[in-house]
Amino acid sequence: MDRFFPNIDKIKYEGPKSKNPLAFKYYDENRVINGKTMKEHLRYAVCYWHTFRGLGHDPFGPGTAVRPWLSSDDPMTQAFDTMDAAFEFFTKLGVPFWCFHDRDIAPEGATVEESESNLREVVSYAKKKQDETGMKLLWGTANLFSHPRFMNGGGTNPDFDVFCYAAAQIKNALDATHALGGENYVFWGGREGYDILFNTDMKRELKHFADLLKLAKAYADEIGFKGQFLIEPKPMEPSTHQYDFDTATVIAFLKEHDIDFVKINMEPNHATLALHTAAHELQVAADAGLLGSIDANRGNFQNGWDTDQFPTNIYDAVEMMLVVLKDGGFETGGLNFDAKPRRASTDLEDMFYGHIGGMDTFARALIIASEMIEGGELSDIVTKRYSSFDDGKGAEFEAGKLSLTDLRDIAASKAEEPAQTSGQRELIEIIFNDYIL
Ligand code: XLS
Ligand code: NI
Ligand code: NI
Repeated sequence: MDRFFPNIDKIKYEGPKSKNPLAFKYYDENRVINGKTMKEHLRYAVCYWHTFRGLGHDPFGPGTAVRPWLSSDDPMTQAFDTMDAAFEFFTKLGVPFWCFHDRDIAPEGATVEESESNLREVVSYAKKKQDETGMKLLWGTANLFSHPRFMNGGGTNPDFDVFCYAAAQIKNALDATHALGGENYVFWGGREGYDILFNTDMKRELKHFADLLKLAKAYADEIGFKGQFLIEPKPMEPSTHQYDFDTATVIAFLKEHDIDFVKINMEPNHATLALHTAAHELQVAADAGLLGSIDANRGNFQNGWDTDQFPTNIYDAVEMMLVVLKDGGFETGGLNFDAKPRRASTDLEDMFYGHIGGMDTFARALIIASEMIEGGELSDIVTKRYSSFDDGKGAEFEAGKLSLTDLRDIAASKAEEPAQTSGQRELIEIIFNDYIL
């Protein structure tokens, strides 16, 4: 398979001393860390939309990249060529998984039936490619935000007919994901949100969305799809206010509507737009038993949108891997590079550099985070910090044995102020750097 990337060979692991930008310095897929290979821990995926369909357009101008797989004028020929390019890229890069939206892989037709038949045709081609290469699908999803009909949302659209179009796409995307053995199915908010509150019945829209999720789950059960459902929070863009603002908001929504079959797909750039760190969002999900998967990328401090840059910040990646490892690692989830080369990065090699850089960053973070857990300094700090709840009255309180008056009496019985306990942030930062350097 040398049709689209003839100048690139399979990317190999060459170790930290290598100066070859088309080699891995840290990602050694068979290296075992705590009983699992790096490949099993990290479960890397390439996303179809940015990588093969994104050409670098921004609000100020069209795309810049010229991709040979998009040279045909016929949309179905483009779809098959893109699939060939994608599988050549996946196998040369050496990732085990990929992810797609329905409209990334197959063009929308003039009718619902035509769109369905386009999708079915491309999915059966993708299935053949998966069988030939051993590639697996991390997740599929439906694009309910690009077509003009979805300008007021998909599953939260105020118009019932548009809502039905959204449902049709979800049904077909579930069929496609199932046919390709997808391990998850993602709902990212798209245009599920509002522009102005005073034309919006938020309660009714959210009820519609909850009901749609339940119908999707019933359909998944009907066809025997066992993949994990995930919601990907994001606070803004494209809607002024997105309903799935952040992880805590999504969890509240799931609880309010008695939905127990959905976990979280966390994206760092969305976390930072919500003024959280990625690690915070992961921890909120983990504490609720809902840490599902990660869309690995990063934002940019200087602006306030989803720049979807490749993750290269080792510090952030270590923080994330600490939370993931302490949560027991990914089950059905993985690290999907929801990231794109910059508009001026127009070479085919740039697609490889971006992914190799991201894969090495998380591979290195995996090594560092597992050493940090092994070293135990951080967990010692936490254990000590809460030790006053481990026995005596503190333990009685945690066991639900004390009243508010009991707590008052304990405070009143103290002759002195409680001793100060340092939060030790600076020490913690030294520990991080000791392991990272
Ligand atoms: C957009 C989202 C999107 C989802 C998939 O900001 O990250 O790409 O991951 O619909
Ligand atoms: Ni994403
Ligand atoms: Ni995003």
